[in-house]
Amino acid sequence: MGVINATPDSFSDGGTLYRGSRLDMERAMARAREMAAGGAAILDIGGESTRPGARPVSPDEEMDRVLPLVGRIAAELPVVISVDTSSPTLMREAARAGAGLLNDVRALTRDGALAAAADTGLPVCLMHMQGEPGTMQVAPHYADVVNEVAACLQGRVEACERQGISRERLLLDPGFGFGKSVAHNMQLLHGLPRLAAIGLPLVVGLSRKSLIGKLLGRNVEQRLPASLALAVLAAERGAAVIRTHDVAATADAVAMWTALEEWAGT
Ligand code: 7PJ
Repeated sequence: MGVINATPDSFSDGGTLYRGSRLDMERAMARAREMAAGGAAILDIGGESTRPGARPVSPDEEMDRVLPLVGRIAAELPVVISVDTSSPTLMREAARAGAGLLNDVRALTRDGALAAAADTGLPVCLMHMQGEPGTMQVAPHYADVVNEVAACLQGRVEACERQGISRERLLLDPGFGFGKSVAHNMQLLHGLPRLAAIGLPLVVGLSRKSLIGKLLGRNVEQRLPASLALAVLAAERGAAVIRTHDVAATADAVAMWTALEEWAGT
């Protein structure tokens, strides 16, 4: 899953697709083509920065950022388009524009989100977050992070099922960096098999995240090697989808693990 930030202020590639205050559609499409050619099966388009302290975006502004790009990619590229949003209106509009997956860092907890997602008929990625983006990194706290994240996600699966969204439509994501200390992130990566045992496909996003900065002292531009290692470690522990800013490199890294697995099985 390749990440395309249709935001002027994301931490990982903040505004690189922007020209002044507007999304540069040609630059965004060039990124999308490059990711598709690099092996992305899914492109995840987001119009809300969840970086701590980011300015909240109105639903209309988020739609203006995301929908034109969804339409262009749907018309041109053979990929599944994922829309990274918590907004019920955008979920409905994105489905009309050609999206094939809803990715919600708030796991459909906003008013109206469960109903909107259910109506689209699309698959949904439910991500775990403790708190809200503005303050989630202030003092994240868990007694047992792996079990608490598992229980929380299972609660959201049940909420989806009550709304008529069947399990077959769901993917789960522990939400690395979303209300988690470095120790919590490490415990979650180590405990990923426990989350995989829930039986739904796991999405994992560790690409360029701040735990790499905290553990290795790397700034955002220097985090590719560590991101590749984390992608392989996540695949090995049961991740089904790797969310990344660097598709071709990540595809190669994970392909080496896959090749070893296949070789070991022959
Ligand atoms: C994630 C996400 C993640 C899912 C972001 C960033 C921060 N969606 N949206 N999982 N992270 N499912 O791009 O690093 O980890 S925004």
